[in-house]
Amino acid sequence: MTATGPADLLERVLRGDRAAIARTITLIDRRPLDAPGLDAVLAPHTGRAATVGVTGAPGAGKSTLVGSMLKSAVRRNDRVAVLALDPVSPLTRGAVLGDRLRMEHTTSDERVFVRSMTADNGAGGLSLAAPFAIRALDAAGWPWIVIETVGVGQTEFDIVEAATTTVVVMNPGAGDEVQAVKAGLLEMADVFVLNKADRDGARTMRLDLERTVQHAAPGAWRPPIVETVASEDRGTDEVWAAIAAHRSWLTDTGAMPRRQQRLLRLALQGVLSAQLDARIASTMRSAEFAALLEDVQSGRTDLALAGASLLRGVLAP
Ligand SMILES: Nc1nc2c(ncn2[C@@H]2O[C@H](COP(=O)(O)OP(=O)(O)OP(=O)(O)O)[C@@H](O)[C@H]2O)c(=O)[nH]1
Ligand SMILES: [Mg+2]
Repeated sequence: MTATGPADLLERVLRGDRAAIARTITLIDRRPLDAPGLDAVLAPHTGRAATVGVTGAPGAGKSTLVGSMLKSAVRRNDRVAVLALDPVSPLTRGAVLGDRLRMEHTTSDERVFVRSMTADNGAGGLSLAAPFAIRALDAAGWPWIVIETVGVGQTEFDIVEAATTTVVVMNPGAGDEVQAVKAGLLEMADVFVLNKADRDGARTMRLDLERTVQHAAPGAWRPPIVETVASEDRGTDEVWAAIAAHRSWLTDTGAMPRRQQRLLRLALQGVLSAQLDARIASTMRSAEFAALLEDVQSGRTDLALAGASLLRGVLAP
């Protein structure tokens, strides 16, 4: 790494310099609290990218699908950035490494950019860091940003749901739909991918999904169902076509700005939480906090009263 200041670094990001983008995402990943500062420079250059969140049950074939989608995009000369969100659990760490290896054949291509993020540093974590990394990729001029999740955690859901298009990957199999309903996957889907369509039960599953999307309100987007065999690169061109159709629908109906706002909403919530966390941490070091702690212990006050009293200090300008 060369010794360059943030201003110079961000200048290079705006020119689309890959090393600078990678470095910026690393900074955001390690210190999400600094991300809003970087964002100040990048913000005027954001708002052009379409973001595609890919989610689904563990093992549904999300990584295989994204790898195949990269190949499909490269064939059409499209440029795609992938942000793989890796929750903290060391159990999933191996899967992410495997995913990286599987994608390796395309990662040396100039039209593709693949990064994973962990943000296991506590301060806001992924929910703060990921929206800013997406904005950095947007500012750097990536027209498509795919957000891939590992397993299913709430944070990952929030971010995938904040994408302009959310792709839900399902598989043939009886328990699947029930699982999806439980996880709230059906409501968030803009595109259904029925992956592992080479397996038994694909037809039944398709009929199940068709019944589900039939209930779309008039004038609302009806999620298309795309069958894929991602492991054989089958159906992935059609997945892109469905995503592009959804993007056009968002633009044509004027729904795009509201969609884009979902990511901003998450980012702003993250900034707010981080600020509040910092205030709470500093209040806990105050004399008032120590005094109230004594008062609670001796019974002069109770936790609710002490909390209310401290909150005034936390919120004071
Ligand atoms: N038969 C068949 N197997 C597939 C297909 N797509 C993926 N697989 C296999 O399914 C397994 C899981 O695929 P992954 O891509 O790792 O699934 P994932 O959803 O990323 O899994 P996690 O990241 O652990 O949640 C791998 O062994 C793949 O080779 C498919 O279309 N057909
Ligand atoms: Mg995976």
